[in-house]
Amino acid sequence: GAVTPLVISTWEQNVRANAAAWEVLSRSGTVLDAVEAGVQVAENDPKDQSVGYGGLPDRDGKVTLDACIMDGAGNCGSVMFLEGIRNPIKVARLVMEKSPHVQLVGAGALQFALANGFTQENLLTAEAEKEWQKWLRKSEYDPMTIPKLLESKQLDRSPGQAGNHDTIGMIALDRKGNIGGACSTSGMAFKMRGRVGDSPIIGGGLYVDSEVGAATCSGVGEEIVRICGTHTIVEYMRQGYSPEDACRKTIERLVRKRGDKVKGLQVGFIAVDRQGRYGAFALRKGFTYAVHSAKGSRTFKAKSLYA
Ligand code: SD4
Repeated sequence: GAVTPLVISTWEQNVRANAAAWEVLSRSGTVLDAVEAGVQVAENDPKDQSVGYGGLPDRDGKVTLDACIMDGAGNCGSVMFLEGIRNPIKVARLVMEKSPHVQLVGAGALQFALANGFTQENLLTAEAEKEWQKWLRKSEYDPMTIPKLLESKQLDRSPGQAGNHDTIGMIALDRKGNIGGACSTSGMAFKMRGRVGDSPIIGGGLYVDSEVGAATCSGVGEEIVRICGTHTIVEYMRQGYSPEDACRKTIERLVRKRGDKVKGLQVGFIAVDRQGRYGAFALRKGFTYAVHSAKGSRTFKAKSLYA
């Protein structure tokens, strides 16, 4: 049947990122060119404190970045625990295209980036450093306490939560039915040094299969990884569930497994099938997403299991 081309991203503030990706698609760029361009908008934005330049640091004050990219044929690349490179998504694309591997981490990922002409820079902005200094006073890392800290105004923004700016996961579908995705993050704010979440994990933060569709997400990576979140969504769509139902079934599976341990946390999924139908579902209220198509740009609030 007919395919409706579109670009979809986690979080409503990514409308600009979607527009950049859509522009590439409308100039007949590939879906990977589109998502790579789109995700860079978030990576370059210092106000987005969950992605790239301006991202919140780990507990030692270091910004460490994770990203991955994948197409419907199973081509993929990722970088994890990469420091000092503003656009990890470009490095992930290069890992996919110019290395014999799929994943590079830390010093090795940096070495690969530098060998390919990237330049190292300080990614810690004054604003992000200030947030870190504030966090250091208590030095408490527990995603379960985040909702409470937010309610009591001890935190302005929720790391990995439905805050103002969050991890970008993006999927693009072109009119020929090609599908691709990208995901980029600075990870959970104030994480331990070396911590990697779901975002650069194929089948965790992103999964794409041209036979079915694609899914990507934002939220507490530890919970997403343990159920191979986006891969699970794609498998539910393969069984015939709609994108929204596939996202909901995957949230329900997480809750069956984890019960109260995930009650205060946020996980938000978005998915697209190969015809261009899309949907989303989240653990908690507050997860939003943005869609760009020939009809223009729209934002949505995802349904959720908990209020
Ligand atoms: C992570 N999934 O590193 C990311 C965090 C996130 O918005 O989504 N932040 O676990």
